[in-house]
Amino acid sequence: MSDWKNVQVEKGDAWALVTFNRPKVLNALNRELLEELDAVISWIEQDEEIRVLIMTGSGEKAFVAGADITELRRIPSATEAERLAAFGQRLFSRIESLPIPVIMAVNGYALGGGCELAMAGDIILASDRARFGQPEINLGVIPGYGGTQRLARRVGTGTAKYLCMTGEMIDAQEAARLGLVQKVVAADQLLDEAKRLAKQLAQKAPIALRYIKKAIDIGTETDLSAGLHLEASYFGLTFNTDDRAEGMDAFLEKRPPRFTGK
Ligand code: CO8
Repeated sequence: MSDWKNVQVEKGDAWALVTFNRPKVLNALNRELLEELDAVISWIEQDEEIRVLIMTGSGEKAFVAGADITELRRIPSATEAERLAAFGQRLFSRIESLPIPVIMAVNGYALGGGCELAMAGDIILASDRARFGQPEINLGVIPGYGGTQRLARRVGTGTAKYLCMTGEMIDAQEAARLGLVQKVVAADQLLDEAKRLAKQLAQKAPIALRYIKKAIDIGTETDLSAGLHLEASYFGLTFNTDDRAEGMDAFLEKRPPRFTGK
């Protein structure tokens, strides 16, 4: 249902599926794809029917094999490289701060910018064929779309330094052991599992989901007492919602809740 060249978008029952679509180059991120993705995010932001976003890669081999190295090679100056890194970082931060859950269904290589893009999601599901890594060091550069920062926050500084300094790839099981991946599934089950999880999340109270996301994302960037203060304040805000009354009434009446997002 999209007019985009490098990104396909499908809308399902309360979820949207974005597929990176440059399979000949393992879905490498060129500027055009990033600009399209930026437009897709704006479109998703204004569609209130979409309660969960799923992202995946086209083809059997890759989620995203990184920034497009052919394009990187042609960047004329340090200033231009910094500008492109900042553009990608802003886009990934927009994805990270969407008010809905974002599931990254990693179907193959998630390297460099691909690993960085996966980490901008809330939950990473991986196929048993997925491979993760930050191989920029092998090109004589460093991660530029948030890899040094988000990887360190997800797996700790020692492991992040090991992966960024060696450029080694890890498989899905190892990524799960490190906490980078939340669940590993058979390759042919990945999209079904992502949609099943999306449906499960779409049935939860959307405002409470949004506050969970904000409390964890903002709270872990601050000290414990400020984070706890934030949690108490968001907890209070959920009490202004219809869904809070519905959730508690449904429990007491021994029936499933029907949340409306109000
Ligand atoms: N960019 C451009 N083309 C790519 C990329 C890429 N990142 N990855 C793969 N391709 C192309 C290959 O060149 C090849 O093209 P062709 O068929 O024309 O030869 C095609 O995709 C298939 O790839 P391979 O033949 O290499 O497939 P293999 O199965 O042999 O290997 C690998 C798969 C291991 C994934 C291998 O392709 C590879 O190592 N790719 C590069 C991985 C990488 O280094 N990624 C990091 C890139 S740098 C980065 O992401 C920085 C992000 C921050 C940027 C900040 C902005 C400035």
